[in-house]
Amino acid sequence: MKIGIVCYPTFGGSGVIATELGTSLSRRGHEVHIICYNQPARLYIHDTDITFHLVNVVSYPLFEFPPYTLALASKIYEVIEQHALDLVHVHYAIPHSTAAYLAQMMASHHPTRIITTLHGTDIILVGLDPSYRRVTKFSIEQSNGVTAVSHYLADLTRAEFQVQIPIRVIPNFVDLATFRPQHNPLLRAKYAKPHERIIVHISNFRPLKRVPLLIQLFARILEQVPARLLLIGNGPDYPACVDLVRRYAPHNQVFFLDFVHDVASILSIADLFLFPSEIESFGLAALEALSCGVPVVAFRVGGLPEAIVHGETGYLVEPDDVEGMIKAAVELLQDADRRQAMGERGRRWVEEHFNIVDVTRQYEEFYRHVLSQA
Ligand code: GMT
Repeated sequence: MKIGIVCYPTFGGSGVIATELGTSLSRRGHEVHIICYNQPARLYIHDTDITFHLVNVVSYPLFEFPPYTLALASKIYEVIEQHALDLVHVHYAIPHSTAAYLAQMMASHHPTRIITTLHGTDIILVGLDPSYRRVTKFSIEQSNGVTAVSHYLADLTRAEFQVQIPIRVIPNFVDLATFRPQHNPLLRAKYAKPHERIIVHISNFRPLKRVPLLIQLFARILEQVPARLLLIGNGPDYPACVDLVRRYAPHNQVFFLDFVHDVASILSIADLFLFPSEIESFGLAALEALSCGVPVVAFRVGGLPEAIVHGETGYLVEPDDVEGMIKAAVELLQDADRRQAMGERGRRWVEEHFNIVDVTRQYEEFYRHVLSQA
């Protein structure tokens, strides 16, 4: 198939899933075109046959806000025209499905189909805002096929938008060869002494990730277990977090690693992945940790129960039960056998349900289904 993929280029989950799906589809012989305003963080262009198309957003003094949706629609149209795409798969509804719909209308002499994958904040936060609600519902319904990354997100979209189009659930996935348990004593020694446990967290430091709360949790955990905290990512709450570390935790116990390319190596030296998000449609970062054999402690919110099996691959604590989260983390950090057993079960769980090859096949099957409806 000739497939266009539209996504955000950042380290965020939707961009990661879109890029890795594109890479996997390309390796399986499909012609893949990625359309984006920057080269996606996880796109290693020289390792694949993927063609990357840059969206050039032209500004003009009159525009307080450059019209990105129009530039994207023009680029999608251009790629459809030049490469006769069978389908355009957009990741994240806003504004990608609207731009794709426009491009499809402009290229109406081509039978190109549009598929939208809903990732989370495009529905939970942004899409439900009155400023975007109607256009989001409209654009989702104009797509020829819609998928969501969890049952939670599919149900929420049906309930909140009353969309008429069926929504297929295709979960997030992990490349098992990259995200795998590794023995890396040198790297471990760089961050912690032998008697200290390592807690890792990865996020974009947006308020819903609750990284400031995480730092306060860590300070409490430190009262019971010698530990270090490794924070990967950056974002709006970053300065507040630096300040909190200064106030609550000995600064040499917390490492801000910012943007790390080799996330899997850091995950593989972790004893625990701590994920106190207020909401997650799925929680790709947690899945990557499980794939590396690291148990996860999170709140029981959104789609996280679809990624983490409570008591088996980690612990799901009732929302806002801060004391419960500290207790679960401390128990795990103090019990090496339990950590090991949970880590092994987590890896098996990912192998069985979320491996990239199986999930790519689910997308291929869905593409064929949508194309057959044309
Ligand atoms: O979590 C974010 O803020 C980033 C966001 C994105 O669109 O990149 O992540 C969303 O999509 C991921 C991939 O499907 C999911 O694993 C995340 O759970 C989801 N984030 C939220 O729902 C908050």
